[in-house]
This record gives sequence, structure tokens and C-alpha cells, in this order.
Amino acid sequence: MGTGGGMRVLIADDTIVTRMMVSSWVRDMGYEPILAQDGAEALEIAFRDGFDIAVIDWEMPRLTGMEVIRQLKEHPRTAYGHLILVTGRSDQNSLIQALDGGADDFIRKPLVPAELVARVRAGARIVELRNRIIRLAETDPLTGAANRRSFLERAEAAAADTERRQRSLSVLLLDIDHFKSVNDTRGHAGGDEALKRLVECCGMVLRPNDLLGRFGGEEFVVLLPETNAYVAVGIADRLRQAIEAMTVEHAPEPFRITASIGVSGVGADGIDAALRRADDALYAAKKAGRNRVEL
Ligand code: GH3
Ligand code: MG
Ligand code: MG
Ligand code: MG
Ligand code: MG
Repeated sequence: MGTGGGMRVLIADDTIVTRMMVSSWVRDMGYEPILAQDGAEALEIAFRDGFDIAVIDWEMPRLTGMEVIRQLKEHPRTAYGHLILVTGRSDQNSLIQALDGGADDFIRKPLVPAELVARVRAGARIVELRNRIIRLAETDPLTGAANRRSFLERAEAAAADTERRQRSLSVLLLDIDHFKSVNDTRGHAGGDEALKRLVECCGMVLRPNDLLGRFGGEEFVVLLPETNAYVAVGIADRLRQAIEAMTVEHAPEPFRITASIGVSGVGADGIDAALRRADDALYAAKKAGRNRVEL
């Protein structure tokens, strides 16, 4: 979704008048119109920038609306967009063909503003629900970090991409030191507060493209794209220092924690192997006295 919770609505039509009309109706709904003048451009924009809802003309030169829909449904990045097909055809067979071909909805020409707006609004309800479900499925409820499953899914995709493009990728495995005694002395609620604060703190140190996941209890993972293992050690140490310096606000008195971090580059042997190396490094950091980074 775009900023402010507004929907991004992709409008693909080879007729400029239609594009402009639909665009102004969509804008009046408070949503963001994105215009494509044919099917090829629609795909290019969709794969690059994403979208929430698409209003797609069936008859377009080069690539028909049905072909666009087929390709959008095939790619994980665009498979869940809500697709509304627009057509001059009014026979029942066309409608069946459209829905079976992956369209989520169907509007007949001539376009009537009230109908288009109602169908886009109905699509927005589905997209909102979808986004909510995805958020729930992918995030750890306590800290808001990615959960283990979604972290691994995204890390594996990033590893495959990195390998193909011959770039670098690193992982960090972070474990809070003596967390048992944090729970024992500050209570379980104090421990929870420390976990939340740690995630906030990591968010301030990491870049937008880095991914932070909660792997288990008080163990976190960080994926660092475009970062080799040596640079990753530097980032890990900035994280370690930021964690050491932060205060966890908790009654009756604020307290501090430290963490140990294991670092590994991700190679051709994949994410699991890199996480095993990071885990060995983490073990070494613990053994060497904690509040340390090891490669
Ligand atoms: P070390 O320095 O060797 O890592 O010591 P540690 O005490 O941190 O290690 P250990 O992994 O043995 O203990 C982790 C503790 O984390 C045990 C468990 O009670 C606590 N824990 C796990 N999940 C949660 C949680 O969601 N909230 C809180 N408050 N505590 C948790
Ligand atoms: Mg057309
Ligand atoms: Mg620990
Ligand atoms: Mg642990
Ligand atoms: Mg271990």
C-alpha cells in the first residue's frame, strides 16, 4: 500500500481519454492512480513498483488485458493484486473466460463512474484484509520484527538473487546475554520490554533494505543485502554498541542489556549453511565473554 493507507491503483488502457477519466475518479476516492498506456508498460510498472488494485482494459495492442492478468498472477510479487478487467464484450462466455483467466472482477463498457468507483472500493476491502492477514502471518506480535518463517522465506529469495547477480549478502545472529537473569531480576514483563526496545534500537541502526527477524525467544537474525562479511562485522559492532548504550524503561528502575553477535557471509551453499556458521561464531562470542562480535 502507498503512504497514508491509500490504495495504489494501476490503470492500463490504450485510450488516453479512458485513462484520464478513470484516473480522476480514482483520485477523487483518495487513491493514487498509476497510468500505463498498454499491457507491456502495465507489467513493467507492476513488477517494478507494485500496486494494490489494477483496472485493466481487455483490448490493447501488443499485450491484451488477459495476457497481462495471466502474467501478474504468475509472479509472487504481483499475484495478490486485485485485478478488474474492463471490456466492451458483453457475452457470458467472455465473462467466464475473464474470471477463469485470473480476473477478480469485470466491468463492461461504457464505464459508468459510480460502478467503477464501487468496484474499486470493493476491491480495496479485499486488499485491506489481505494486507492485514499478511502482516499477521509475517510479523512477531511482541516486537514487530519479521517472524522466523517470513525471515527465512525472504532470506532464501535474497540469497538466490545474490548468487545470480554475483553480489554479496551477510547474516548476523544476535542473542541477548544472560537473558534468563534479566527475566529473573526484572520479571517476564521486563524481559519483554527489553526485546521490544532491542528491535527499536536495531531499526535505528539498520538500513531500510536490511531485514530483522526474531528467530526464537531472545535470538534475532539480521539479513544485510549488498554487504560482505567484513563490512557486516562493522555493522554488527555498531548494533552491539547501540544495544549496550540503550536503556530499557521499566518500573521500578530502567536497566541495560548486552548482546553477542555471530556474523557470516552468505555463499553459494545458501542461507542455512550461513546461519550455521553465524551460530558457531555466536557460540564463540559467548565463550569469549559475551557483549562481543565474532566472524
Ligand atoms: P546466554 O548469555 O548464554 O545467552 O544466556 P541466556 O540466559 O540469555 O540464555 P538462554 O538461551 O539459556 O535463555 C534464554 C531465556 O529467554 C530463557 C527464556 O526464559 C527467555 N525467553 C524466551 N522467550 C522469551 C520471551 O518472549 N519473553 C521473555 N521475557 N523471556 C523469554
Ligand atoms: Mg482498448
Ligand atoms: Mg541469551
Ligand atoms: Mg538464546
Ligand atoms: Mg546455539
